[in-house]
Amino acid sequence: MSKKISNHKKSTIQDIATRVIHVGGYPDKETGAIMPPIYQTSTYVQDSPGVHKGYEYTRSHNPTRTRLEECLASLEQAKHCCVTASGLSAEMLIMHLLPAGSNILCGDDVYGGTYRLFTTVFHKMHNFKFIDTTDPKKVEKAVKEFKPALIWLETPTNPLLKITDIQAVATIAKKAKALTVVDNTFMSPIFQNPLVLGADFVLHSMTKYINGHSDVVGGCIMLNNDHYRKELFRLQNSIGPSQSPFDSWLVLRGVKTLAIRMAAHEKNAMKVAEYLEKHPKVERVVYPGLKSHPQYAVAKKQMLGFGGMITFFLKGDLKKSSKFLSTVKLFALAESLGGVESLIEHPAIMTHASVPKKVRESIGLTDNLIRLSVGIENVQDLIEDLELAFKSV
Ligand code: P1T
Repeated sequence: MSKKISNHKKSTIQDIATRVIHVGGYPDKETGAIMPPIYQTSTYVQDSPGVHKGYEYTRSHNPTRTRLEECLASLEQAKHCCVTASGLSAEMLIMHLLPAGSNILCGDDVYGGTYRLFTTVFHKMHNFKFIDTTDPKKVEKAVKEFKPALIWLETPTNPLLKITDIQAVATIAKKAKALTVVDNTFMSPIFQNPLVLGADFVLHSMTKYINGHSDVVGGCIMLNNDHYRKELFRLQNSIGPSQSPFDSWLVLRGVKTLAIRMAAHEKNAMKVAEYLEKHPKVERVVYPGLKSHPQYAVAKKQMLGFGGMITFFLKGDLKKSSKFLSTVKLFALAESLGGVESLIEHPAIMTHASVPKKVRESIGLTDNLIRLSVGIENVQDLIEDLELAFKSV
């Protein structure tokens, strides 16, 4: 393991719009290059066995990745960050932090891949219980009965955009000596900082808003605990899901515009949500910024913005939904989210196909549910694109 891992300094720069650019983004000390070098190397020369400059092998650490970790830790107001090869591998590392046989209480609406990871891979190691975490009383009851070692929250959830009161759940967890993880992918560190609200770990799929350009797969975990930080890096080194230097460099570049991108996503999403809410062919719209959202008050309390994700239920069946999804032109029909370009998808068939139909139906993930990742294009163009699709059904 590296002796000197990072030159982490608690950032003195207050505004996050400045931190996205300057923390980890300082000029190269040797050459003055304003952009960080891509340390495209697998290994590092040692002066004598065990005597090195803090880096031994890129699976364990890499200077380009270290810069990204510095930046992301600062964005989540965290002491540490561990960057991984994907969002799911970040989740895997957290699962390995727990002793075998641990109980994990998880929100009942999570990304389909997370559900698959827990129910088809880690079910052999841990015990999972899925509940609606939007009601803290339900969480309190489940914690008493199930005695979880860890509570896993996604808020807002993918794809139903349900919102959990992080502070309330983290308080319940602390009393029961359970850890709290928040998957903060949908909000990005710009709109929500779960560690500040009492969570122990924050996780992101960097593939989404943090990188923002749909050209990298990556993940990260932010935390304050020194022991768990050491454990995460030991696990990453032992198992191997480390991000490549080039991908870390691309995220370092992408993250520079995160603050302005999130503002633009939100501005567009609000207009699209208002348009959808008035549309006669829409049964229901879910967007945290609409007063009709069931947890609007919690959203206002704990989020600094409402994000760029919208879920809506089309009046009609699977056939109509398929027609709608095949008719849009500007919205690309694709999995993923959080890029500058607008995406549209059908969770039941695409991102959440690994959730059994019975489970999907029990939580309201129906065949007429359509998910939008609203990009930063001209919003009128986006609305016209949706209008054409509505005309076709
Ligand atoms: O794709 P990956 O970087 O491994 O991240 C997984 C992941 C974790 N958490 C959330 C909330 C996610 O949305 C994802 C990935 N989601 C999609 C690919 C999607 O289209 O919803």
